[in-house]
Amino acid sequence: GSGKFFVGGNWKCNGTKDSITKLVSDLNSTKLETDVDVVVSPPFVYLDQVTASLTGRIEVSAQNSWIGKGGAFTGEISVEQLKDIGCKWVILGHSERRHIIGEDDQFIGKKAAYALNEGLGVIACIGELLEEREAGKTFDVCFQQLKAFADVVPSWDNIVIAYEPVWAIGTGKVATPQQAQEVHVAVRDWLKKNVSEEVASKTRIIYGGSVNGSNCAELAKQEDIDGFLVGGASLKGPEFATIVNSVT
Ligand code: G2H
Repeated sequence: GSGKFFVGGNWKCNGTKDSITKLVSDLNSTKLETDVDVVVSPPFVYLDQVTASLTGRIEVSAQNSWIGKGGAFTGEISVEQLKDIGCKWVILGHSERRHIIGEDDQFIGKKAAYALNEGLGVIACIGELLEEREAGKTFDVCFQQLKAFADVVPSWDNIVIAYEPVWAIGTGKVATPQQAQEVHVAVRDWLKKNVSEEVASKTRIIYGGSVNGSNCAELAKQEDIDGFLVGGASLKGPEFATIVNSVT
């Protein structure tokens, strides 16, 4: 693998003040292996509560950010505001934003470039739909999404790539360790050919899509799986800790 194991908890549009208070307190009292970068991503409205109550061991990520400086953009949240409340990361290009909200590669690229230029880390998500996999287009789709990031980002120092096959997201249908490993190798190879050998060997490529406490260990053993982006299972403190501690 590359670099330090990285595990992100993407809480998506879930939680209440009460359930998040409980989750943070579970996370604060759980034992996490030291050799893992751990990040959680609450909904915007709870970011301040979480950054204020979580121990410094875990960093906080937003689930979206605006493409530029704040101003007259009703309903948006700027990178500057995220930094102001202590947020260190943002998830961009998630399939739910690509396919449900309709964000395209260019829009996602703008967000990534702006966030990185302002000093936020970016969890850059890519992944194919089921019909694209079945049509043999998995690599093409992932490479096109990767290229959209590569074309605009100022540097790769602060990027973690999350490979999330859309058919595996929230479906309980996890990719096999071999399926995930195969794409991770292809992504690393693409970086080597199109960015640099150094970026290819340093950039963490994490897997997301129905990761849980029971399937994480086998996935974590794969050479090119450098961590996970976890949705559903990150809403339970002890199970999330099991996934963090699956580092090999
Ligand atoms: C994929 C993942 C987290 P889940 O979206 O980003 O969610 O683990 O619920 O499939």
